[in-house]
Amino acid sequence: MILEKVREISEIPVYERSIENVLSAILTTGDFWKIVDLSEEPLPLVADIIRVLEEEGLVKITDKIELTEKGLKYVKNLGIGKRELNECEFCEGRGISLKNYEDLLKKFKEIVKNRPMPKHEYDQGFVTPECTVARIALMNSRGDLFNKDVLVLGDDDLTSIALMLSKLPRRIVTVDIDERLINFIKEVAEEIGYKNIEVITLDLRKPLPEEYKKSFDTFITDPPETVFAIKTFIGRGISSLKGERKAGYFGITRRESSLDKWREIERVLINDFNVVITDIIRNFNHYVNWGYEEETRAWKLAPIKKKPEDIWYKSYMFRIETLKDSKGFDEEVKVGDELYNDAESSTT
Ligand code: N4P
Repeated sequence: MILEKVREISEIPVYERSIENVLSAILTTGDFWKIVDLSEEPLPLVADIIRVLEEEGLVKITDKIELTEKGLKYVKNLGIGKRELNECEFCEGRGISLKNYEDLLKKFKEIVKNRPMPKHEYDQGFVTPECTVARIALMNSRGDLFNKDVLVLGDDDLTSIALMLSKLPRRIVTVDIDERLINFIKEVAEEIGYKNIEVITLDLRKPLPEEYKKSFDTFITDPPETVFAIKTFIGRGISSLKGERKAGYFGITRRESSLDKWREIERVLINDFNVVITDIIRNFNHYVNWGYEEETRAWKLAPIKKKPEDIWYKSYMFRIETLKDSKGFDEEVKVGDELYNDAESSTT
């Protein structure tokens, strides 16, 4: 009955499991952002489910979200229990040690102190310095950095700065739409005397310049979370790789994607691009709250208008490898807002 009601009001595929996930998260925390984090259902769906649960008298919304007497009975009957994140205390669940990267992390933190702040227009939101450096550790552990040519497609995380500091790649090329980031990265390169980097201002709706196709060993990107943007960013990345057995890295989240959308994303990777997924690391990327929360769709949908106190937006790190017959995407895409927004997205 709950399921049918949610189905009526939501644009997002919903299953018994989605409701179970949200109820279980509510047993653990009363904070909306934490419920989204724990339940791993897309934010707009979590909001819809909570609304129906409230209408049915199972949930009470005050300054927090909690189960009523009736709600507690309901979860007991269904046999739903609490849920914990239980991530490793040493690596924050990434499974990657930063022990050999402590010096790099220190330098990186110092340099990014006056980084450009996230711009709403481009759905920017950067990850913690620990995540950025863990990306270097991860890529290096897979043999994708040392003496390699690396392309960074969109870089509000300033991964290219961590790459420069690591001195691992042979060559770095960074592409971004945002002049502020391009200038910042250029300035840092000059300051530290790093020569093997090129930075280019480009809207990735347009293909990469011809000279960058088939030129790299590794790419990394963190696209806006629409299938459209994912196809475009990752497709450009794959086109930039020299050929077979080259690697690509990108973040995909549950906060703005249902598992139905995930399957479509994985289908694009496997069927359209003919690449293989070698790694998916849960909650590898942790995004620092971006500051413009109150202007976002997520805020409008939130049942309680309270800014998140902790990190709640996380993404899984994907690694893909090209094989024989892998192919990318080179067309220009003529879209506006749809690059950033679909029914499941909410952070713009
Ligand atoms: C979204 C961040 N609106 C939060 C801010 N997304 C892109 C940020 C690039 N660092 C994450 C998308 C995950 N694919």
